[in-house]
Amino acid sequence: DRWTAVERFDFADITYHRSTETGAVRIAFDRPEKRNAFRPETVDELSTALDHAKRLTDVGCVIITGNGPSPKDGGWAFCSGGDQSIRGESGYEYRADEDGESPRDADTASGKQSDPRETSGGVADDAPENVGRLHILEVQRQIRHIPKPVVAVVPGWAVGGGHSLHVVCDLTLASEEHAKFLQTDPDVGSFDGGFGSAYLARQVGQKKAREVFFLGKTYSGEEAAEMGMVNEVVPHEDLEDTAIEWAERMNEKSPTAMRMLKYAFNLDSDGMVGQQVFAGEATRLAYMTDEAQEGRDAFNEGRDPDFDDVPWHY
Ligand code: 2NE
Repeated sequence: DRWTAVERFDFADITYHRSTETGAVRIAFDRPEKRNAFRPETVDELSTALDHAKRLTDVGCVIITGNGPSPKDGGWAFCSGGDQSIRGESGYEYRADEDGESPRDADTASGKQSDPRETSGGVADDAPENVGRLHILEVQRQIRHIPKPVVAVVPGWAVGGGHSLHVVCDLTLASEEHAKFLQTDPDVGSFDGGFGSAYLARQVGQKKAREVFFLGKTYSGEEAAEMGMVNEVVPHEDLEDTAIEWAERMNEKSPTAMRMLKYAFNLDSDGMVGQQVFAGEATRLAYMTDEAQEGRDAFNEGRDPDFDDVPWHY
């Protein structure tokens, strides 16, 4: 029907689909019984899917969402942040929670490698230590730098690190009935001092952003839209139709213009890294000119470059 599974991956904590209607992919947290909390394995899978989506040159939109409802109680979630049951002393650890096995166990049995610390037969001497991870922050940077719009489709709770993830996405679409936005970071002794708070403040203003973290209130989709951190609220049953409509609209536009715009929007909050990313795209555009190709050809042919016919544009 609307989505086809991307079969090359055997993910346990997320699902990953391509749209059959337009150039879009759907990456969904798939731990609904835990309100889609992420563990390191989830983050690894998310990162792999995003990297794959980045390379799909016929895909102009990435949708990140949460599967549901929970088989336990019918609750919906986008993502409830880091899984507190596997939080160790310095971060989130690769280990089974009390309810089940880690995807690593199944991977080891099948010989597949999803844990970068493992080689077949166990953890190699030179494998990285199983220290606590906070690499959801690396995924935030992937979302920020992927050269196409990322849409957070929020069907339920967006909490803690899950709240920060929707903040970092380019657009947010929320369920009228079920979306709820909440920051619990300081309740569990955590704090996203990067995009989750500082970039949120650019979206909703300093007072509101401080309220989100300091008072820890729960906001509906409508309230979040009024604040400026949600673009649109639609009936729950219309979420995917609307997300696909948005993807179709964006796919009709010039890929180069969309990429440059995303990086231009990022620039003033990304500092020198923002400049570097934007400049990289400027370099790509320059490479496509006769002028740059003359420079390349002259070097390869062992002659001086001839730029005589190139105007000094003004
Ligand atoms: C999400 C929320 C508000 C939902 O409340 P409710 O009442 O709708 O559901 P309930 O019963 O709390 O949760 C349902 C099941 O999901 C588990 C719960 O333990 C419960 O399990 P059972 O009792 O059915 O076995 N669950 C929910 N969220 C979980 C989580 N994050 N980790 C592990 N299990 C979770 C409510 O559940 C809630 O407040 N959750 C905690 C939100 C939270 O504090 N997240 C971490 C913030 S820190 C962070 O994400 C972070 C960061 O800030 C920086 C870097 C990396 C991570």
